[in-house]
Amino acid sequence: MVERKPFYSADDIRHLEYQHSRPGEAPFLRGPFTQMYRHKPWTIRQYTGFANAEASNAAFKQTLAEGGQGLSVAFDLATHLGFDSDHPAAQADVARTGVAIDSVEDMKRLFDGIDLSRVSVSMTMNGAVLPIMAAFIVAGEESGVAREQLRGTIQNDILKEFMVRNTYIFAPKPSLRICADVVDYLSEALPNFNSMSISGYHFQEAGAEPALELALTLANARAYLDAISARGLDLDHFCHRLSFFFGVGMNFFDEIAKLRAARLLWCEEVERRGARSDRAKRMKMHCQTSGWSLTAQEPHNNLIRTTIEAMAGVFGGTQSLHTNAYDEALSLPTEHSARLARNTQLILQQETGICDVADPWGGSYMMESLTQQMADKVRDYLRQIDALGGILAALESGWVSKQIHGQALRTQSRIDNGQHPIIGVNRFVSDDEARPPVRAIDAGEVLNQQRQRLQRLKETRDTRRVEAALADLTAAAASPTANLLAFTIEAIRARATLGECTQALLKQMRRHQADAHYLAGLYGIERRQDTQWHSIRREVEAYHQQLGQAPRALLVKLGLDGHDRGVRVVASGLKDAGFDVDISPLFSTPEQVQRMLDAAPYDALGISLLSGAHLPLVEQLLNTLGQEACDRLGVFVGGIIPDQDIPALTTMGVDAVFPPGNSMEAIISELIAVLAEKHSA
Ligand code: 2CP
Repeated sequence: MVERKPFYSADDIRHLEYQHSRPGEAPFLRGPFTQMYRHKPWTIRQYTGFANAEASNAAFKQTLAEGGQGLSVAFDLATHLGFDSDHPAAQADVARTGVAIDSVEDMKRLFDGIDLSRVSVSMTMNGAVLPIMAAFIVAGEESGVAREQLRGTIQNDILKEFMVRNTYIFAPKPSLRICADVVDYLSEALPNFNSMSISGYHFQEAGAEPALELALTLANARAYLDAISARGLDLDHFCHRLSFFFGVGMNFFDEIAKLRAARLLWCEEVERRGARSDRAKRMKMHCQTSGWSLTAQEPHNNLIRTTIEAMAGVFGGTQSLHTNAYDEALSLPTEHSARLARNTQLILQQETGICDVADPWGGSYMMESLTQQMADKVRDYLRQIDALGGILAALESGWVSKQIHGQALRTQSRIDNGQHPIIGVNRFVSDDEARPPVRAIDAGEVLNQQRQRLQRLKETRDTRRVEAALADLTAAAASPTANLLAFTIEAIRARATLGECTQALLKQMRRHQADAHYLAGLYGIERRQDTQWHSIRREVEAYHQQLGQAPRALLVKLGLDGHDRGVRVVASGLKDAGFDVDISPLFSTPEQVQRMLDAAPYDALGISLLSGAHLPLVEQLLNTLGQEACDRLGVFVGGIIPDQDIPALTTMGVDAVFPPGNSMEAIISELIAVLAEKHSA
C-alpha cells in the first residue's frame, strides 16, 4: 500500500508538476478525453463465454439487449492452449471456463446474428492468438464485414502469461515474435482493432499490490514497444491501438491513484521514445473488478465489494469495465448473478451522476499526492527491472515471480492473523449462511458435439488445400520476416482447425514448459508473533516426532488449469509449518503424478483446481494411483469447488476439500488430523 498521512493539505501538492493539467491533455493523468463520460460513458463490457458457440452467442445477445455495450469473449482452456476439443490432453477442460472454439465455423456460430461492424468485440487470447484472430477475421469476411470495419481488442499479451496466467504455448522469444506479427498485421489491415491489451489484472489476481501490478504492466509494454519498433514501425502508426487492462481491488484510494499514474507514466514513456501524436500518448484502458477479493463465504457481500471496486475503476477514468458476478468464487456466474453484475454498472452510469464530471478526484490534496507517490513507486520498480537487464531477464532470474508470490504470501499471512480484515471470512463470520444456486455446465455434451463437428469439418473440407496451407505456415515459422498471422488466415480460411495451426507452428517452435516454485520462509516470518501459528507449528512438530520425519506433501496442478496463486501459497504455508513440500509442474498428467509419488515417500497429496474440471480430473488421477495409494495418502483438494461436488469427491477417496477462504491453520490442522488417522490405521 502507498503510505498515507492522517490528512493532506495544499502543501502536499504545491510541488506537483502536473497539478494544473486538464483531462484530455498530455500527460493525460486526468483522463484520455476532455469530456470523458459526459461525451461517452465507459463501455459496459462483461467477459462472457461458456459451453459452446450457440450458448455463448445467446448470452452475448442477451447481454446486448440488457444494456451491455460491447462483447468480451472468454475461451475455454483447451482453446487457450491450442488444443482442438478432441485432443486427449484437453478432454476434462473443454467448455468449462469459456467457449470451445475449434474452427472458423465455431467462430461464425459464436457471432451469428451480431453485426461485427457495429459491436466491438474483445477476445482474451494470448497463446493461440494466431488461429483465434485469424478465425475472427475470416468469420467477419464471410459474414460480409470488411476487415477495416472490424472493431475490438485482442489481448495478445504473452509476457504476463509466463509470469502469472500460464496460458502460453511457445517459449518467450517466439511468442514475442507472434505478438509483434499480430500488431504489425492489424495496424495495416484492421485499423479500428486494438492489437494488444497489455494486462496488469492477472498480476493483481496472483498477489501483486497496485504499484507492482502497474510496474510489471509497463515493463512488459516497454518490451513490446522494443520488439515492434525494431521492425521499423512508427510509434504514431500503431501505439494508439495498444490498449491496457488493470485489476481494481478493494484498496480504493490506491486503485484510483494507480489508474491516474498509469496514464502519466505511459505518456512519459512514449514521449521519451519520440511519439508525437496525442493519440499515441494517451493510454486507454479496460478494468475488471477483482476476482480474488470475492469470497465463497457470504457471497452476497461480493455485490458490495464489486460496486466499490467498480467505482474506483470509474473514478480512475477507465474506458471499459467488467464487473464480476457475486458467485464467481463458487462457480461460473448464473444468469441472475450476471445480470446483477451488469446492472451495477448501469446504475452507476445512469442513476448516480458520476458521469457528469471528468476526473472528479482531480485537485484532491490526497489523491494528487497519492498519484505522485504511486508513480514514484512504479518508477522505482522499473529502475530495479532495468538494473536486472529488462523484464525478460527479470523473468528468467525469478525476480518477477519472487515479487508477486512474496506479496501474495504477505497478504495471506495478514488475512490469517486478522490484520487484513475480510468480513464474513476472518471477522463477523456467520454460521447461518445460505449458498446461492450455481451454474453447472454439461461439458460432456459439448465435448461430444465438438468432436462430431470436427469430424464433419474434416470430411467436407479440401484436404489438399488444408495441408498446403499448413505446410506454408510451418515454413513461415522458420522465416523471421514472414507474418505468421497472414499465413494463419490462409490456413483457417481453408478450414484448418485451431489445433492443426498450432501443430504446424510447433514443428518449428517447441511447446514451452515452466517449472513450479514457491518461496519458503516468508509466510512464517510474517506470522512469527502469532500464537495461533505457533500452536499449529507445534501440532506439525508433534506429528513429525511421531513419524520420525517431517510429513511430506506433494501438491499438484492437473489438466490445463494454470492458476497457481493458491497452490504456491499453500505450499509455502505447509513448508513453514514444518512439512516437506514439492509442487508438480503445471498441467501434470495422472501418470506424471504417479511417477512423482513413486520417487519419494509422500504422506499427503494436494490437488489444486480452479477450472471446474475437478470431478473428472480427480477421478482420473485417483483411478490411476489405485486404492492402495488412496488408503495410504492424505488426499486433499483445494480451489473453486461447489458444495454439491464435495460428496462425489469424498466418494472417490478425497479426505478433505478446501474451497476459497480457508485459513492456513484450518488447512494444516485438518490435514494433520487426516494424516494421523491414516497413520494409526
Ligand atoms: C470514447 N471515445 C471518445 C470518448 N470516449 N471520444 C471522445 N471523447 C470521449 N469521451 C472514442 C474512442 O476514442 C474510440 O474511438 C471510441 O470512442 C470507442 O471508445 P473506447 O474508449 O476506445 O472504448 P472501447 O471501444 O470500449 O475500447 C476500450 C478499450 C479496448 C479499453 C480501448 O481495448 C477494450 O475494449 N478492451 C477490453 C478488454 C477486455 O474486455 N478484456 C477482457 C479481459 P477510436 O477507436 O476511433 O479511437 S477478461 C480477463 C480475464 C480475467 C482473463 O484475462 O483471464
